Amino acid sequence: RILVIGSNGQIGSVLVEYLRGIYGENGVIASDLREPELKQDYFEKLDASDAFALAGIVKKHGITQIYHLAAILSAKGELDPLNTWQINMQTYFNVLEAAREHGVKKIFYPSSIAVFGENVDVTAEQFSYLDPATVYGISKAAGENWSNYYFKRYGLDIRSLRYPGIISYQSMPGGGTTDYAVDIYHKAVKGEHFECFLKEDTTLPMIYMSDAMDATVRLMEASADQIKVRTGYNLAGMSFSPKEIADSISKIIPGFEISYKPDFRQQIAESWPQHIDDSVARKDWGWRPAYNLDKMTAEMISELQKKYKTAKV
Ligand code: VAH
Repeated sequence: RILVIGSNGQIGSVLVEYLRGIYGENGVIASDLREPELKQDYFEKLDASDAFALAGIVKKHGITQIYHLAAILSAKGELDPLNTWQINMQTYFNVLEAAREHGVKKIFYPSSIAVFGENVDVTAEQFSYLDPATVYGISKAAGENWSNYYFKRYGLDIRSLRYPGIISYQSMPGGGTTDYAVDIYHKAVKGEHFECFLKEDTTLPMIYMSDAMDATVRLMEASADQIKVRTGYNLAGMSFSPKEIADSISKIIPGFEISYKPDFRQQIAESWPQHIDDSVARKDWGWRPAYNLDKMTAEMISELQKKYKTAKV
């Protein structure tokens, strides 16, 4: 049985449905700090910083895989650095120890392109130097090293992806620096002006949610001998700037308007690489993205139009 920790989050909420589509409704236990709005079966209220509660859920449901999707992200994380470190690390230590003590077979640990910092060129390679500029990035780089340690010392099969910014229509992000790339579609479909908190030419690595889901399950289902990287695999979908995504939207919604008002998140974005080299993931376990910017835009707009029940523009 699979436990998803952080199931109310942008990734967690989509991941639970994706995994249930593969492993069955009762094959996946969702968990988060608060009950979801829509009551769902197979949900456990869990504060993952409580080691005893987490271990209890692992034992109660006979959990054999844990996907740990709870963390404070880059922008929100900068508001209270030591709390961010404490939450992001303690929850992961509790996952590692519960897994080690109760026979969990596999763990998925979401890392991020935020592990890279100023000492990386425009393109981050798989083994580029990690000098993260945010507490979130520091915690993700530390989490990658702890994953590698528990793999080598205890044989725990932990697998990890350095997610770029993730774009989804099913869920809203929270506290991230790439969140603008989700909000922009909502504003465009509602016919509203969009004010972007990054400069128009700030290129960042991004990925469409369905590609991120495909990569995650492909990684977790690969045979162990294919997994050569036990810190975190670079993963790339596409890279674009706010201007490029706005232009992609305007091809479908001609009246769309954007303005730019950079805030503190501009510095975070500038500490990240603009492109990611994911050739090692492609070689080791056959990764291939399916979406480019225009294909993602077409799907995001049509799905959000259904959501907002506006006429197709
Ligand atoms: C964030 N969406 O903005 C996350 C992610 C690469 C970006 O880590 O913090």
